[in-house]
Amino acid sequence: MTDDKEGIYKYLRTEKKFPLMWCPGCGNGVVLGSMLRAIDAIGLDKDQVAVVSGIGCSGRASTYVDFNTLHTTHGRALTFATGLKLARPEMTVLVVMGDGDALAIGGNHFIHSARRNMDITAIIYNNYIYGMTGGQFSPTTPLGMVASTARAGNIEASFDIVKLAGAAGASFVARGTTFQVDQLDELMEKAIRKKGFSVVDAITQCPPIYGRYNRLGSATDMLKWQEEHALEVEEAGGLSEEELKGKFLTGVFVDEEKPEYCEEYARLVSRVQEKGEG
Ligand SMILES: Cc1ncc(C[n+]2csc(CCOP(=O)(O)OP(=O)(O)O)c2C)c(N)n1
Ligand code: SF4
Repeated sequence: MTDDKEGIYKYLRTEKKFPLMWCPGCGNGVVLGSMLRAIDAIGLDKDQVAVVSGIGCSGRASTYVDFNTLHTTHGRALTFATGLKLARPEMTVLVVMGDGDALAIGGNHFIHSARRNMDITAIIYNNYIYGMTGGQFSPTTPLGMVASTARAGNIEASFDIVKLAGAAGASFVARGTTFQVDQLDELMEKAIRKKGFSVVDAITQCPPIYGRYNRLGSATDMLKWQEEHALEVEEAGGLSEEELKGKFLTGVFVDEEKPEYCEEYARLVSRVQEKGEG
């Protein structure tokens, strides 16, 4: 056990699983740090938390953290998490996925998880590309951007994770960036505290793949891009279409109270048992 470590370091498997495989300048460590600071702020016990991830650079997150962890198959993290949460509803279940993992191969699971509204937090490390496999375009790659499978520019319209998750029924939907770390910490905490399916779209930089294909410069340049293009949703209200052009919004977009699946399931079981049906 490593409980003598300070701050969020107590949640990391530094002796066993480090150094990280993430590239220098990758934003994944920032997103992971936000998740850990949120867990620390809430005061969750390590044994109370499960982190489930899929496959991709982002999927490595579950390897580095000292909770109950499951590194599952590509696109199926939410399915494993669903079973886990139903069997152990008292646990805090966090799911880490890349944009490809969550929305391409895992897209069906994503929308149905949002619809079902189980108390799970889905954290999408959104670097706009398939990082681990060398830069194929993903469902969030913006129009016109270059990928290994779109050398002349992507012509597919991209998903807006916030709109998709909200329309599918998620109880809580937020977007943050690796540049605005304090905001990302706050969003992560709110998402984890929320009873119901919560989603954090975490915009993060991938300098050697997405950055290189699109000539976006260094990690610092990519963070500056985030600074220049992100706008907090509260500030967007009075702005014209022209002023909003090229910007993306951050903050909380959905925060609603809805029946949570595990509670509904428990109610159903006792109702059936009381009637002696089943
Ligand atoms: C069933 C299956 N199909 C394809 C792959 C190959 N594969 C591994 S990671 C990945 C995509 C990773 O992109 P993303 O989910 O966006 O995560 P990132 O690496 O950018 O964090 C793919 C296609 C796989 N491992 N399993
Ligand atoms: S390829 Fe991109 S997403 Fe993967 S570790 Fe490197 S910087 Fe991060």
